[in-house]
Amino acid sequence: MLSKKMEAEFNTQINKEMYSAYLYLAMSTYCANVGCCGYASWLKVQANEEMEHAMKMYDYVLERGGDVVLEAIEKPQSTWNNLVDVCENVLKHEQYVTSCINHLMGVAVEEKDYASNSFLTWYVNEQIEEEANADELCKKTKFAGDDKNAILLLNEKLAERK
Ligand code: OFO
Repeated sequence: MLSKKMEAEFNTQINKEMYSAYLYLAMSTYCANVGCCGYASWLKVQANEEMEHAMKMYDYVLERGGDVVLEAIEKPQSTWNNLVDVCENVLKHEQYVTSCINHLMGVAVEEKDYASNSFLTWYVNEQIEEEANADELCKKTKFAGDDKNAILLLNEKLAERK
């Protein structure tokens, strides 16, 4: 059985994962509107992954006898300055999520909740990948700079993400 404290922390994180999906979907819309369909597609896949992160946590809370309380999801921003701005914000957001997961893991350790500790290890590892992917996207986009051909190639490559 989950403690009330862990239950509240998991509920907060479920909301944050759903917000992440919202944010990436908003970024995807922006990219589609500026004609970068590959970036849009990459971000849409990312948004779907965030919903999976939320649902994995949702299932876990119920499995442990806890309650899921769905709160309102904050409205994400809808416009960015350019592709680099989008990518930098993906990275910044993932770094923020890593700090949230670390906080959650910290509470599980404090509470001696070994099952949650084990469950959250997946998220700790996932965040390594999340940050690395965002960092790579950022670096490549910055490297391409104003070179339209390079952006087009990158755009095509990003469209391959399933
Ligand atoms: Fe859920 O990992 Fe990204 O935000």
